[in-house]
Amino acid sequence: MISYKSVAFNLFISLLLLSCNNQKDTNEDLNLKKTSQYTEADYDFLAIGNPEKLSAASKRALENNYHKNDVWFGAFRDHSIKGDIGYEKGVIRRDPTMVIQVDSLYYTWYTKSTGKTYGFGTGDPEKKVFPWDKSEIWYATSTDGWDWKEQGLAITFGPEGEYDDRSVFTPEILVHENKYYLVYQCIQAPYLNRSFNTVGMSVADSPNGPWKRLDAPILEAAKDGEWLGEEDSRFAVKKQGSFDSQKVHDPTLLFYKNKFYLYYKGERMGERRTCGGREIRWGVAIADKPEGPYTKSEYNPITHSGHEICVWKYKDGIAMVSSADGPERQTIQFAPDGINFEIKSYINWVPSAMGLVTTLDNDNHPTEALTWGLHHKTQIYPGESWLTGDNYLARFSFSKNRNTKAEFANKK
Ligand code: AAL
Repeated sequence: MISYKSVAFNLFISLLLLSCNNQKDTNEDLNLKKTSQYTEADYDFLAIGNPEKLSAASKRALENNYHKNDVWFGAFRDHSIKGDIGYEKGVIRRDPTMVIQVDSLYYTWYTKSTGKTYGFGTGDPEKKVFPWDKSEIWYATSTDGWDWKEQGLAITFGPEGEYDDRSVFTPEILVHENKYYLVYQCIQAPYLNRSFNTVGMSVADSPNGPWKRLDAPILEAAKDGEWLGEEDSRFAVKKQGSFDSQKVHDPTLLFYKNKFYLYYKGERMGERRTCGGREIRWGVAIADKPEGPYTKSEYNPITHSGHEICVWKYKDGIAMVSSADGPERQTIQFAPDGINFEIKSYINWVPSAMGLVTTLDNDNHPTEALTWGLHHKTQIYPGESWLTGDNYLARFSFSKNRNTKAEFANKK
C-alpha cells in the first residue's frame, strides 16, 4: 500500500533533486560565461592546455589578469648618494618627500633631528622617544639627483601649546599653480604612547620659503576607540575604533580629478599583529582647495596593507606601492578612480619611505614613475636596535626586469 506520507516524501526528494540540478546548471552557465571572456591567446600565454579543467591557480591567473599585468612587474635597487644627506653619525635624516625640479635644480624635504633616542617611559618628558621625535623639516638640492647639498631648515616646531609644538616630520610636497605646499605629521607635547597625531600644512611661493604654517591641522585622527585603564599603553583598549583612530601618518597630497587627494596611513588604537606584521591601512581625504577642508572618504580604509605612502598618477587613475605590512605588502596596485585598488604585481623588496621624482613622463609606462627617487635607510649600531640607530637618505631605481643585476652593477 502506498501511503500519503511516502508520496509526499518522494515528491519532496524529487523537487530537491530538481532544484539541485537547476543549481548545477546555473553554476555551469556562470562558469561558461566567466571563461568565455578569455581567448585562445590568454590560455596559450598561461600554458593552460584544457580550459574545461582549470586548477585554482589557473582560475586565479585568469581572473587576476596575470598575463596582462606583466608590465607592472620589476625590482627595486638601492644606490648610495653623494653630498650632505647620506649617512652621518648622530644625525637622523629620513622620510624624504617626492623629488621636484625647479629651475633645473632638484629639491627634496625630509625629517631631520639629532640627539639620543630613549623610547617611552623614562619619566623625563623631555627625552626623545623616537628617531622622528623633536624633529624639524629640512631640505636639500641637487643638480643631478646624486650629489645633494643640504640647504637648511624649512619648517620648525609651532609655538608652545599648539598642535605642532613637539615635532614636525615625515613631509610631502605638492606644487600647484606656482605655490608650494608641504604637508607633514605633527605631535603636540607631551609625546606619549597614547598621543594622537595630526597632519599640518605650510605654504610658500618659492621652494626656498618663507613657509607660512596654517593655524590648525588639516587632518586629525578619528579618536573613536576607547582606551582600557590608565596605563600609557596603546595596545590596551576596550574598543579599537576606525582604522585611523589614533594616527594619521605619511600624508601625501596629489592634485587629481580637479580635487586634492590627501592619501595617508592610519594606525589604530589597540593595534593588532596580523599577517606576520602590523595592522596598517591607508585612507584618503579629499578637498576642493589645497588647504582643505578635507573630508575622509566613505570608502576608507582603501587598503589593508602598506606602510609609508607611495602613490602617483598613472593615466586616469592612481598607482601605488604597498610596502612593509599586511597581507598585500610588497605589491604594486592600481585604482582607476584613486580609491579602488587592485594588485597588479608582486615585488621582492620595497625601499622605505620612497619619494618619487616628479619630472618623469608617468604615462609612458605603468612603472615609469618609479624610475628613480629617494628613500631612507637605517644604520643599526652593534647591540642596539633600530630605535637608537641613525637614518639616512639613499637613492633607489626600478628595473623592469628582475634579472638585470649585472646591468646595475656597472652603474653607480
Ligand atoms: C615612518 C612613517 C611615519 C611614522 C614614522 C615616521 O616610516 O610611517 O613617519 O610616524 O615611521
